[in-house]
Amino acid sequence: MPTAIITGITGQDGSYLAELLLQKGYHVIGVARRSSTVNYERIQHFVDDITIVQGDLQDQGSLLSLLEEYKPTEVYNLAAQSFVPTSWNQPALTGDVTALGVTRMLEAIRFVNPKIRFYQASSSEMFGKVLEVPQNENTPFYPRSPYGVAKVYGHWITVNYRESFNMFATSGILFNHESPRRGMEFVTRKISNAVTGIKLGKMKELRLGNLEAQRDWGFAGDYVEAMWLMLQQDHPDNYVIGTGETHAVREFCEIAFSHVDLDYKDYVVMDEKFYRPAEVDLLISDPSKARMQLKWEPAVSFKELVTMMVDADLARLKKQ
Ligand code: NAP
Ligand code: F7E
Repeated sequence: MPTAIITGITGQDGSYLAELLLQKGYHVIGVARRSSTVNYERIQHFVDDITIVQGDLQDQGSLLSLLEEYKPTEVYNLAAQSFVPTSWNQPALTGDVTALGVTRMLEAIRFVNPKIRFYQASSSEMFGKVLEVPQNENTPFYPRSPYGVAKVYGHWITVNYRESFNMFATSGILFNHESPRRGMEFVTRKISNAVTGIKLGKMKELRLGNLEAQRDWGFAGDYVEAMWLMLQQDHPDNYVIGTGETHAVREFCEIAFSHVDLDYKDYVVMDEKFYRPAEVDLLISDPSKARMQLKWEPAVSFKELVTMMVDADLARLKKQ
């Protein structure tokens, strides 16, 4: 039975990846940081099938000891301070976790067993103010937030450990991926939650920032498959993962509201509070390399994603 360690197990992607690896027969070790209350909401339904260990990307010793104890063949580094607006309020923490945390994990692997295969959760936010349309593995980076800057560091330190120490260190440059398990503050979930709240008479309006921002949105369940495929290749590499389509926040609203027979124009209020100091206006992937080499294709379309999220929130709110 292969053993895989997942940092960020309590997050959206950690929960989907753990499910995938369990199906494939892995022993899954999930790394969770200590908190005063347990936040296993996303993993509650399979928590007894995995091993949860305490660890923190800010603490080198905890990473070393968990690799020594569990002897994984694969490490998926999904942990991060991942919310872009927070990265302006807590830039140093974002750098410490999202950037330096990657080095701490790579150092732990180098000391304990440099043959461990490593996946780094890189991001399309690295392209920021895009220098090319669409973006592929060779598009230069121009990050627009402390989060994006931290991810650029994480990406390059992964490449550097691959080249310096011949480690199997892979960087997956993933475009936005969403699901009913997405955190509530991200725009897609904020919309799906508000649509259902309004439909059920529990909310009156939805306050949003920039409706014109365009993103290449896919389904998180499809994207974790790509992570696993990257670590099954003969050689470590960088891969762009996305759908190759882009849609504005406004379009997400239109589809989400109309799915419950409402018109978004009657409920969405623009609020400058949600504008960012520097915006990423347009992201669209060119995932041809992943299609060719990994044989990876997203299964869920944009419209299916939006309606899946609204339906899931409707079911959840109705139960409440
Ligand atoms: P998420 O839901 O925000 O999950 C982040 C995870 O990191 C949580 O489990 C969180 O734990 C954990 N974490 C935060 N700080 C930590 C620390 N110091 N030590 C250990 N764990 C820590 O993010 P996601 O959407 O699943 O994304 C997974 C990864 O992919 C992240 O690295 C993100 O930056 C990257 N990424 C995401 C997307 C996307 O569209 N979702 C696209 C590209 C890249 P708590 O539950 O305790 O907070
Ligand atoms: O914003 C606009 C906002 O916060 C998307 C993270 O997973 O994907 C995510 O980062 C867009 C932006 O995601 C609101 O200005 C408008 O243009 O859902 P988001 P993100 O910033 O793209 C990347 C790939 C990651 O790596 C990150 O970890 O939507 N927007 N109004 C809004 N955004 C939010 N959050 N809230 C609003 O009210």
